[in-house]
Amino acid sequence: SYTPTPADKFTFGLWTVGNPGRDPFGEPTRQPLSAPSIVERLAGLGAYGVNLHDNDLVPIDAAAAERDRLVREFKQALSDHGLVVPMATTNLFTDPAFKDGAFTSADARVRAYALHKTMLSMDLGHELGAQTYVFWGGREGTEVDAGGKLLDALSWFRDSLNFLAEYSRSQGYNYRFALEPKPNEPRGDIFLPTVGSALGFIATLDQPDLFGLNPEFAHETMAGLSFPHAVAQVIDAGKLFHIDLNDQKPGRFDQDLRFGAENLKTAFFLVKLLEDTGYDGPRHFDAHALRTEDEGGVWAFARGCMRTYLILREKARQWGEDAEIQAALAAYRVEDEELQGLTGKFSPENARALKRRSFDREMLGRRGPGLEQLDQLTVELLLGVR
Ligand code: GCO
Ligand code: MN
Ligand code: MN
Ligand code: MN
Repeated sequence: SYTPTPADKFTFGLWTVGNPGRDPFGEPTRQPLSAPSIVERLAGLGAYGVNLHDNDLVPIDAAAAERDRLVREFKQALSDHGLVVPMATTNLFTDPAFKDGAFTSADARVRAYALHKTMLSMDLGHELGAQTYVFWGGREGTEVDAGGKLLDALSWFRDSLNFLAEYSRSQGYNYRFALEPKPNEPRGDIFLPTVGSALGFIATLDQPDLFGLNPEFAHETMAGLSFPHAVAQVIDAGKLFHIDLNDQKPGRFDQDLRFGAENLKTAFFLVKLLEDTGYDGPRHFDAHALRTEDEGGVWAFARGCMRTYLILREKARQWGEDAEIQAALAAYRVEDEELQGLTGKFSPENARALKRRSFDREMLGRRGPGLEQLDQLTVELLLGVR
């Protein structure tokens, strides 16, 4: 049936289905949708939650009374339709004040304003029940490095994250923070461009346990990297706090395509990885309908993201139960108990025994592991002929 329910934990951002189709060359092609109407439609489609930037809900120049009204109406819609807000984040990229960075601006006044704005946005997120707070540093980067701030930027960024982690604790918010790396766009080069960079940076923070990753399919793909490989490393580090699902052609501008629209096989192995490892956080679709579409296309897009995920989840289950695939997999992975005993842990005896041992190097080089057949079986399963 592939009809989602809240138990599947699918989420969208107000900015995703609400995207009016503006691009650098053209005006919006769709009318804006109000936050309560988005909540109603998403709930009708079986989503679990909706995420937001502060300014997706409250305009940056809203007066206090207007803010309160917008928040009240949004909360009413959430409770009427049973949707939650698992994640919140700050818009630190649209306003011209952030044109040369927020936490990494060379202007101390901008850095302070970024902290001010983020604290207020964390207050809003907490009020809405969010438990994960995302940092996507879209403007944190450069086009030219003549400003000489590369090392300063990292320490400004670190100081800001440390400050905000303490703020969260002092307020009793107890957020988990998720860094979202992206290689470029809107900046020529964004700081902490990949999953690996963010993981390395987290280790330098005051409270590394509070920080994890929000990896995005399109972002690693833009960098020419494998998203499943990146996510595996995040899982291995115990840092998969959130995930942004979409699709992307490599070597292009940031496309935010519908999940599974482009790299179906990669999407399959990603879903399999998430399901096999028991990831139980939200599956967030950070994508939007094509600019060509009207509002009907927006809801077809949202339904499509969730359906494709569910279809791939079912395919992953079939893959795990397919006798021929499992036999090919077992043949691929050669185990040897005796060698495992020698190599699993260093001891002087193990080292000596390993050094004395002789290996049939030529046989090892001759062996074909059967990956062509295993991959073809996978393709045929995905194409629906198994
Ligand atoms: C992008 C990013 C953003 C962030 C969002 C939440 O490419 O524009 O993916 O959509 O995910 O700002 O932090
Ligand atoms: Mn993105
Ligand atoms: Mn994007
Ligand atoms: Mn994203």
